Amino acid sequence: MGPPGSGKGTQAKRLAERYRVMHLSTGDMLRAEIASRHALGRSAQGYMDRGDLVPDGLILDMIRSRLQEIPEDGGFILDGFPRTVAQAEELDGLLNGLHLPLERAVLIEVSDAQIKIRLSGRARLEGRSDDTDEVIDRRLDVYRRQTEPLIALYEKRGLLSRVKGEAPVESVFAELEHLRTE
Ligand code: B4P
Repeated sequence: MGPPGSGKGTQAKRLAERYRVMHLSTGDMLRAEIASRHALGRSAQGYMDRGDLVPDGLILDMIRSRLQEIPEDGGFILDGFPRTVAQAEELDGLLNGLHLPLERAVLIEVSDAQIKIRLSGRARLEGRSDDTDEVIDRRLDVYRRQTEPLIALYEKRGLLSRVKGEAPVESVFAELEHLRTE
């Protein structure tokens, strides 16, 4: 978890390579659905362009089948999911059904000022339609209202770890690797 642009995708990709586990990013899945012009992508695009979360029903339809692909003895990293309390509740049910435990929830902490600098940089590099100034403000607001409640939820379960996301990519990765051995 973490605000938009906190480095969830950047770090999840590296962790998945390092530990050879499945990387399941709902943001990447949505962008692939949009690129291939599938119905789900067409429904999701407007929400993403405005900086809103894609409705829970669409996200859950998409992730349900992907979770089934996790090998029985394999690990997995969820990136950008769950983002709402409803998604977290559904995830619990899905993982219980698959006998897969959730070992840890990681929160990558980054200030709003740093987020704005990073996302305008990404807009220049990748041309993502959801990285304009106005949409970034909306995404931060949506994060506060809809995703931040998950922090308390995972903290209460004793699963939450926090990492300082403003350090260079390598240092954040080192901190995450250190969590593995704790
Ligand atoms: P995501 O694709 O999840 O993307 P994100 O939150 O914007 O970024 P992330 O945190 O992964 O940042 P990144 O590593 O790229 O979501 C996009 C949209 O999809 C959402 O707004 C929503 O509409 C929809 N969506 C996705 N999942 C959903 C769900 N479960 N429910 C509903 N809707 C959903 O890093 C950002 C930039 O910072 C990069 O340019 C990177 O190079 C740089 N960077 C990263 N770490 C850095 C560091 N340590 N130092 C300096 N720069 C760094």
